[in-house]
Amino acid sequence: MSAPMISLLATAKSGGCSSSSCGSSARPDDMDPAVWEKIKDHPCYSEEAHHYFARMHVAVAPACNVQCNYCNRKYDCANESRPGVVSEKLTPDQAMRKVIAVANEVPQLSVLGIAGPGDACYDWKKTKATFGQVAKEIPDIKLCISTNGLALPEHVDELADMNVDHVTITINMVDPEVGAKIYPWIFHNHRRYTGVEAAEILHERQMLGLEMLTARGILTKINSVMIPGVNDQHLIEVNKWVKERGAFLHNVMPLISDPAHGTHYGLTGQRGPKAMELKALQDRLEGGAKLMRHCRQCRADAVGLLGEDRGQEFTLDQIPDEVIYDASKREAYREVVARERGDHVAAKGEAVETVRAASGGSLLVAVATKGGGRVNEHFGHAREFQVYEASPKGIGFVGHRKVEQYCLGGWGEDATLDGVIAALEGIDVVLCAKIGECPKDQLTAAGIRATDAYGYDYIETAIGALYAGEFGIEPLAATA
Ligand code: CLF
Ligand code: SF4
Repeated sequence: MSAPMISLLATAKSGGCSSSSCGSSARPDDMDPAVWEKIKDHPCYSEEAHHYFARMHVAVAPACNVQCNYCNRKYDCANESRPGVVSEKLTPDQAMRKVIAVANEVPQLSVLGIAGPGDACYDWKKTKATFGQVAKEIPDIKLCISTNGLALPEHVDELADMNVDHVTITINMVDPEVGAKIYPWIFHNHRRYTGVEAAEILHERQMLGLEMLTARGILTKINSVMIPGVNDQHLIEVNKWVKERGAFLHNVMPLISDPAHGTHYGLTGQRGPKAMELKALQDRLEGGAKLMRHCRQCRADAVGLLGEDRGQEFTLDQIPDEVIYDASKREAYREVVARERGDHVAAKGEAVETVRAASGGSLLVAVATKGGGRVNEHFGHAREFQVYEASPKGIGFVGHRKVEQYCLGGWGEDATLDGVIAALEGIDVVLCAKIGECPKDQLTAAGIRATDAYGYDYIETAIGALYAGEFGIEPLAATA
């Protein structure tokens, strides 16, 4: 086993997995085994899988047939990425080299996605050529695309033929009057449409594409950009429509708006939602189409676990002209994960029972983690915190908060810490593997408790024990 695998997974205080749970399935009881097979290694379609598996995007599809008010063509597709230029656009041959180079070095890699920087279905030839080449070389990699949906119906049969099991459609409206405030124009059937007419066509094509995918058993995820004052309340209606048409997941993402990005919304002062506004809308949507809450709005050339981006390690100038695929690291990693995962699920079940048995209130917990489902990152090294809510309903992942790394080269910057504290607004407790007295005191002064007492425990185990202590009950089981 390689060193990175050891550091990622074998970090429990007590080590090893419990004999009762080793090898047990992580599949939820109410999930169809065929669906589970499709999502169990997909970091976006399974919240649990995102602790273990990584995706990579190849930027082979720069052309787009829609103009969104939140997008500037110079930047990544906001459907699937945070604004920031794509480092390099790739041909299908270059993409192939890059995928092999990443697969040889990143054992967590399980999914190849095409998410722009334009539209994967409009720029179809390159999307198809890339998937065709990669599937021949690495047959077990999952293929995934993201699209605005306008050109989707033309390619659904080919997607099915290529065994593409995961398609994301960005759907921001089902009412063309709302759509006209989001899309100034579309390009369809060799001509340009504007206003409500454009939004009507886009809406019809999106619904048709979704229905066609559902009919073929392809899993769909709907991404919606939450734009306060434009479609925030309307997304409740969107959620109903996509649920009725068989969407597997609904991912409501906050608008990212900044004048520096040069987008229409950025330049006209349209604001994005605050973290608590996004959570409030997501909470209202519970009970409808199942929600994804762990999206990181990644770049169209992102590489790695969802919370990290290793793209800069794999630019073309660092990849040899000829690379040969070596499956050994990915195979070894999968064996380790299969063992660890059953243990994690069992520990999570015990923690959830502990919390449900209590009659306490709700606790928002921010966790510093670098993967493997454990509290295993130092406070000062975290670039994001994963946020969980514990309540008598159980323990659920509710989102993440991005922060600037507080500690660089052994020193913490006060100004950075202020930003971290602001990003943690509304959080009750921070869990991390290590924290110094100084940041801990400043967090306490801001009303946020922080502890490293549960360092290297499974996240849910730590939260269960914390919750039990908070509300004065005994944990049902010992921590992992
Ligand atoms: Fe990429 Fe999208 Fe496939 Fe995932 S991303 S094409 S489904 S492999 Fe994932 Fe990134 Fe969110 Fe997208 S975190 S932006 S949901
Ligand atoms: Fe930009 Fe994507 Fe919208 Fe096209 S579909 S304009 S690339 S956000």
